[in-house]
Amino acid sequence: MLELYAHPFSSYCQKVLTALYENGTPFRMRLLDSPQCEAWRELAAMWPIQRFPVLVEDGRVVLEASCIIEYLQLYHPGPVTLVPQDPHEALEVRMMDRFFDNYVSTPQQKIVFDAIRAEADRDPYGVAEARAQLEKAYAWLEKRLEGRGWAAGADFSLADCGAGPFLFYADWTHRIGDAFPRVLAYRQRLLARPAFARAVDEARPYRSFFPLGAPDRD
Ligand SMILES: N[C@@H](CCC(=O)N[C@@H](CS)C(=O)NCC(=O)O)C(=O)O
Repeated sequence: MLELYAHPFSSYCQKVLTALYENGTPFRMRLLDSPQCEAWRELAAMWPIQRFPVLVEDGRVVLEASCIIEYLQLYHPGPVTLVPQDPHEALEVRMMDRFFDNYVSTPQQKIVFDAIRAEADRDPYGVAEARAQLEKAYAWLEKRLEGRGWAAGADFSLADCGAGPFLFYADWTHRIGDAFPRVLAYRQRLLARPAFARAVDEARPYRSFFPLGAPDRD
């Protein structure tokens, strides 16, 4: 049985949950609800960095959301192919996946993590840079999405598994403006995708955790 060490409110966990739900892959959730819980102690023993999600199967520890989804594709394939067999198509999927991780999620997390620091430890310069980077990322994505239903083209993929939660929280953190209609429409398409919608619904009870205050939408 696959075991996923995760929390439903975490964007990177939602990325993997979306992949699992897309293919109806059975797994056991090891809920990381506090650093004192048993699942967290197990996580810390396996992975001292203590970032999640982490997938475990038969003692094999798989780190990093993208690699977990690649692992699922290799060892537990289902009807939805999240990483194309064709290496040329797979390259576009992986490139878009890196874009969402590095240029949407990373600045978004920077802004949120800054908000939970003590006032004296905050980094307004870094936060302004992160907001500027999100604006640039939205503008680039707006062009990239021309003629595309999903991140890498016509088919839902690994890149969309990350785009869902990252654009979801990015918009809460630094609103996607009306100048980016394709990005806004893509975010809505992601929210309507049943696998991601399920992850969003499962995270609803935790919305009060959002440090910047969860908006009353989505
Ligand atoms: N590079 C990691 C990032 C995972 C990540 O940042 N997870 C966050 C939750 S969304 C986390 O573990 N936060 C706990 C912490 O920073 O201590 C991946 O792709 O899986």
